[in-house]
Amino acid sequence: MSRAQPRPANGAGPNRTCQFKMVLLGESAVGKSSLVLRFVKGQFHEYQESTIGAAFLTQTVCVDDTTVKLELWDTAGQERYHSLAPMYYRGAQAAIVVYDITNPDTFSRAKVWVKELQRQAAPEIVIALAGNKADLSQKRQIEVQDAQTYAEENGLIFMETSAKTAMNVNDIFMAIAKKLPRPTDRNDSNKGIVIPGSTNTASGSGSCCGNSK
Ligand SMILES: Nc1nc2c(ncn2[C@@H]2O[C@H](COP(=O)(O)OP(=O)(O)OP(=O)(O)O)[C@@H](O)[C@H]2O)c(=O)[nH]1
Ligand SMILES: [Mg+2]
Repeated sequence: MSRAQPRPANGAGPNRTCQFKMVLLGESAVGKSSLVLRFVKGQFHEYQESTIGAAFLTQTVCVDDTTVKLELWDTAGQERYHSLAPMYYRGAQAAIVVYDITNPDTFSRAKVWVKELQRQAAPEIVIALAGNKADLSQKRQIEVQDAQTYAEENGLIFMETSAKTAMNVNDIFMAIAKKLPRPTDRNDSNKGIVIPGSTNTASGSGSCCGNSK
């Protein structure tokens, strides 16, 4: 049974909060900002501006009785910003590496990002691969099976997503949230930051209990 069930935002809600740093990486124009915007605000912009440096947003989701606050670092994909990336993935507990299913170069670039994360990020980092723009399947250049096989070989969560239609957007973030280590009463992990005494938050579109903060 899934550990991340939607739960109403009432008094019986989660009583513990932990906070994780998540970074989005990938070639420019694959849809990193669009995925974050869809997840956090439920919006999509046809003319999304290219990110400069990085953008920071948060979203809160419920996993069992824990409120998981995700700190999302949406990096800029343009090559000239590449050298900034370690600043954002350093100390991150999770990463989404995004490619565009209509553009093979972006899939190759995604593999390079995965390798860099595996070598240089925290060893326990949870990595997901998102094949974005799944709504453009008539222009598909990367077969689902190829990406799936690559993801399995590398221990990655994999989903095709569409920021435009919202397909699998909440799902990929939730799949990561479920895989993140959550401290229990008996085993307080220091992997995420636990904020004691916190209560549940209001209901939101991107999650069972979350609004951006
Ligand atoms: N059809 C379609 N278009 C998308 C999707 N996601 C993003 N786009 C479009 O792709 C373009 C680039 O999206 P961004 O979200 O800015 O891409 P990015 O990866 O953040 O780009 P950088 O900030 O330059 O790294 C925009 O015009 C979006 O509207 C999607 O799922 N489907
Ligand atoms: Mg962007």
